[in-house]
Amino acid sequence: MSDWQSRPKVELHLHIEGAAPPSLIRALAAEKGEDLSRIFDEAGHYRRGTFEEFLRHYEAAASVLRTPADYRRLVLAVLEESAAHGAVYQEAFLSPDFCGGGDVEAWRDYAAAMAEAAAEAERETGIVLRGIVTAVRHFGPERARVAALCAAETAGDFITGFGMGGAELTARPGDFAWAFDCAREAGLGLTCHAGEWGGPDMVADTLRDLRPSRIGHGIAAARDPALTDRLAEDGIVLEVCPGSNVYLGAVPSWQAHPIARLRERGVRVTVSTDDPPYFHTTLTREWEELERAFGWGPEDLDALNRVALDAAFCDAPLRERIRKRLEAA
Ligand code: MCF
Ligand code: ZN
Repeated sequence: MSDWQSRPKVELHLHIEGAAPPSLIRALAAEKGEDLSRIFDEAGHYRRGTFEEFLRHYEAAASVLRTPADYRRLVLAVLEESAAHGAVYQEAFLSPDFCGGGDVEAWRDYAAAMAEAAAEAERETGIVLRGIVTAVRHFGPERARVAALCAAETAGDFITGFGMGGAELTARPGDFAWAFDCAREAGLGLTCHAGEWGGPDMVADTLRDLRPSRIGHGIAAARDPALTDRLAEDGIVLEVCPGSNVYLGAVPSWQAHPIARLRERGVRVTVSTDDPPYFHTTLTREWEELERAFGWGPEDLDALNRVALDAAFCDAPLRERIRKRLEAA
């Protein structure tokens, strides 16, 4: 087995509250007098459940993250953990719905606190974070519109993208066209979760109606050869999160995961952890499992890092700086 932990990695798909160490959420719950024992198991991990239960646990844990100062603690804790697993550049999904309840002025304070924490972490370990403002699909198109306005208002050095996650089957992509158009006009990079629980049609409709350069998950595309070929031809990047898919049951096992088949067909794939403590994973573990399932080695990590860096929502000088860091390793 290779020494995966120390190798530098680029990660594009991570939900900030979903990356919260359970110890931080427990500490915040204690400070605020909340009983969150229902979301933890006997070992102190987030309790295992279905996708719907995961979403409920996520929202319960996020309910004790209340102030910009709480989010500062969160970002510092998350980046310390990511850097320990070799991440040198990372993008995180940030939601104005959780940070200030969709109020643009409140969101500014949260975004500023997270940008500051990211800069502090960068000074300490060198890890670079960029933020993707994210709409939550099951909160509906109206709140997605507000999230997009928040994104447009704070677009800049730290907020560089706009995306959407949440319960995929609750609405069609076209319902969110206004939000994605607004974010596009603000110059933000675009990504959208699709084809995790939905079929190939969900990926195709997302590309048609929202026109993102990246798709979160996108694994259902492997069931449609014509769509797979189209993704490859158009250079659409999939933010694949294999450990998340196996843990939540979107695919039955690591061996059955379509990431290897998609890559063989020429699709640009990347590897991310999604919500690592929820899914008992880390970037190190993802690569250990990829080596076990498909025999992938360090040259595969290097290749996928290059795909991820090309697709990253960052400016050219930063891309060059990270490229040099990857090459020096
Ligand atoms: O990728 C996983 C599973 N599929 C869909 N959505 C999510 C995932 N992890 C978090 N999310 C959603 C969830 O609805 O993203 C939101 C959560 O409320 C937060 S975005 C900062
Ligand atoms: Zn996700």
